[in-house]
Amino acid sequence: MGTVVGIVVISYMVYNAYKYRERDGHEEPMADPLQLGELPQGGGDGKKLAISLTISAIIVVALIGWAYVLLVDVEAGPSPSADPLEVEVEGIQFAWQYEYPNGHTTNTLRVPEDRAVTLTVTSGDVFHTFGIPAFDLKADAIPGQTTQRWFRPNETGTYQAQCFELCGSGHSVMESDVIVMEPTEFEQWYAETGSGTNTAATGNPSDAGSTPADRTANDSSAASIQRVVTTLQQ
Ligand SMILES: [Cu+2]
Repeated sequence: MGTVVGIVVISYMVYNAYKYRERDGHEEPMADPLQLGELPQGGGDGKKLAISLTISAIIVVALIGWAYVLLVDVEAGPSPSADPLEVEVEGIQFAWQYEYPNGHTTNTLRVPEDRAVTLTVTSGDVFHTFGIPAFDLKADAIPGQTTQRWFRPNETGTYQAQCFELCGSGHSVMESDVIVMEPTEFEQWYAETGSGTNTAATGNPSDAGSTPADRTANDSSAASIQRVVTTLQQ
């Protein structure tokens, strides 16, 4: 969009610069300035001005309308009939922890495709900001407060969640995977997490996660945090 606008504006500018370039025998425009009370001659009755104002107004109003419609949808939240998946998100230096309605705690957010997900975001220590750029989602994570956000992933895959507020030495590694799964695959995974294998959630990210994949993710994020901390200490 920006590129198209840039090309149009710059082309028009270059065209006019060429069209009105200084040529031999040209007249100095201000050689005979208007006197007080004298009306300027010529021009197209302000036609160009009217056209450009109208086009600008249409573009601006269209953008406002578009943003408004999007915001109404976002603010309204998912309809209760959509049966949103509710996940609690807690930021701690320096990891994200997700808790599902069945009590399962993990450091990798797994969600089903094509179903609304409601996130209740908070922090266990300092200010953080939770965000998933792929879903245009960002929420303050503040100790003692909760922030609600929702999104509806429409394509399976692995995305990134990360912290968007400088929160300490491990801020840059405060990220986690967001895995959007096929609904049936998700249901299967979720049913397994409910079997009570993960009652040992302590709030320590390295203890959380009940599947081997989660543990691997935890190990790798814990290892990368350790690397950063070690680097900073040197
Ligand atoms: Cu942070």
